[in-house]
Amino acid sequence: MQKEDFNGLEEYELEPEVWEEVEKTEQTAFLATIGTPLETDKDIEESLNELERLAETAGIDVLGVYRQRRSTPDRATYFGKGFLTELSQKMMQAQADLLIVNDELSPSQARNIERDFQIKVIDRTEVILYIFHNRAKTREAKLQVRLAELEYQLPRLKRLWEHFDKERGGIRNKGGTATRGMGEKQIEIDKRLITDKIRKINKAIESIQHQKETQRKQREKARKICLVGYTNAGKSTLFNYLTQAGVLVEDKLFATLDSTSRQLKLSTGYPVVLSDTVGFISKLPHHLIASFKATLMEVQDADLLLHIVDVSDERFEYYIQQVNTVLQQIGADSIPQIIIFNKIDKVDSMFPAVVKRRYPEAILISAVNGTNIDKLIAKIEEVLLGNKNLKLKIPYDKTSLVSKLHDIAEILNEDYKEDGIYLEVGISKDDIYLVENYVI
Ligand SMILES: Nc1nc2c(ncn2[C@@H]2O[C@H](COP(=O)(O)OP(=O)(O)OP(=O)(O)O)[C@@H](O)[C@H]2O)c(=O)[nH]1
Ligand SMILES: [Mg+2]
Repeated sequence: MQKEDFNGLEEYELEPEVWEEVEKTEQTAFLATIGTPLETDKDIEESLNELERLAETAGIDVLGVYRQRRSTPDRATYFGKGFLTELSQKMMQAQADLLIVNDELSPSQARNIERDFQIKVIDRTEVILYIFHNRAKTREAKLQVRLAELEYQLPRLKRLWEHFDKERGGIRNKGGTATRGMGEKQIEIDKRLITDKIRKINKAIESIQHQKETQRKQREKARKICLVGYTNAGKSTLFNYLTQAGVLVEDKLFATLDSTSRQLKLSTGYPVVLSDTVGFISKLPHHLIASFKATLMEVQDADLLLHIVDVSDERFEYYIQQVNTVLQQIGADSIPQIIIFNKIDKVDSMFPAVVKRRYPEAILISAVNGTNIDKLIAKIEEVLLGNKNLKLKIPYDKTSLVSKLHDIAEILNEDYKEDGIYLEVGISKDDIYLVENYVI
C-alpha cells in the first residue's frame, strides 16, 4: 500500500562498497586548535578533550595535543607558518600519521598545509562524518550520511586529485606535467558523478520525508514531544525508561542516528507521541544538519522539546548553549522546552540546591534510576496540556464543585475526611479560578 504512494520516485541504490564497515586503520594523530583571545585556557582544554573523544570514537590514537593563540585563522594555512613547521617536525619524530584540526578547514587551507608542510591533515568535520558513517545502520541514516559526505567532498576533489597526480608524477616523471592534466580531467568527471549521486540521494530522502509526513498526519491528533540534547546526555536512556522501547544506549558519542517514536501514556490519557533522536555537538557540520533534515523534522514538528542535559559534565552550561544554537539553525528555537538535568546520581549532594537557584524551572532526574520521573511527567502535563497540579480542601457544602471537577479536571487523589474533601487535581490553567479559594 505504502509503496504506491511513492510511485515515480527513484530508489537510490546505496553503493555497497562504501558501506562495508570501514576497516579500522591503526591511525595515530596530533590534535591542534586555535584559541582566540576570548577563550580561557580551560575552554580550549575542554574543547580539545572533546576532539580527543571524537578521535578515539573514530578509532584514532591521539599522540599529541597543540594549540596556537591567535585572533583569527590564517587565510592560507589556518595556523601560522612557524607553528606548522614545528608541528611537522614533532609529528615526524612521534611518527604521527595525521593532524586533526578542531574546526572546518577550507579546501585550500587543507591543500596548502599538506603541500607546504608535508602533513596529512583532516578536520573536525571529517572525524564526525567518519563516526556517523560507521554508526549508520538504517537505510535512512546511510542516505543522509552519504549525502553529507558527498557534499563535503565536492569542493575538495582538487585536493584528492593532487595527491593522485603527485604519486603518479613521482613514479613516472619528476615534473609530472602530463599526469597533472589527467587529474584536471578526472576532477570534471568526478564532479559530474558526485552531483548526479547527490541529486539521486536527495530524491530518495524526499521520499522518506514524504513517508514520514504521511505517518505524522496519521498521528495528527497526538501531541508530539521530542527529546533533544548533546550527544551522550542520556536521551535514549530516558526514552527507554518512559516507553520501554529498548533503544540502543551506549557510553559513546552518537549512539543514536535515527529517530524512534513511541506512544507515551500520560495520566490524562491524552495521546502523546515521544521521539528520541540524533544528539547534537558543538560545531555540528552544516552538511550533516542539512542532510539530516528528514530526521530533524521530528524536532521541528514537535509541540514540546525535552532538553536533556548531562549535569555530571562540568561543561553542561556550554552544552545547553550549543544545543540551543543547533535548535536555532533548524528553526526549532521557539518550541516550548522543558530543561531536564540528568545523571544527578553522579553529582555532589549539594548540587541540586545550587542549580535550582539558577535554573528554577529545571527538573532534576536520573534516567537510570528513575529518580523524579513522576515530577517530569507532571511538568510535561502542565506545559503540554496547560494543566496545573493543585492540592485542594473543599468543604462539604460545595460537593457540586467536586462533581464538576470530576468532569473537567484530572483527579489524582481524593480523600473524604471529617473537615472536608481533600483532592489532588491536574487542572487546566483556564479553570483554576474555580478552585482558587480552596488551594492548600
Ligand atoms: N550515571 C548515569 N548514567 C546515565 C544516566 N542516563 C544515561 N546514562 C549513561 O550515559 C550514557 C549515554 O546514554 P544514552 O542514553 O545513550 O545517551 P544519548 O543522549 O541517547 O546519546 P547519543 O544517542 O549518543 O546522542 C550511557 O552510558 C548511559 O548509561 C543517568 O541518569 N545516570
Ligand atoms: Mg541516543
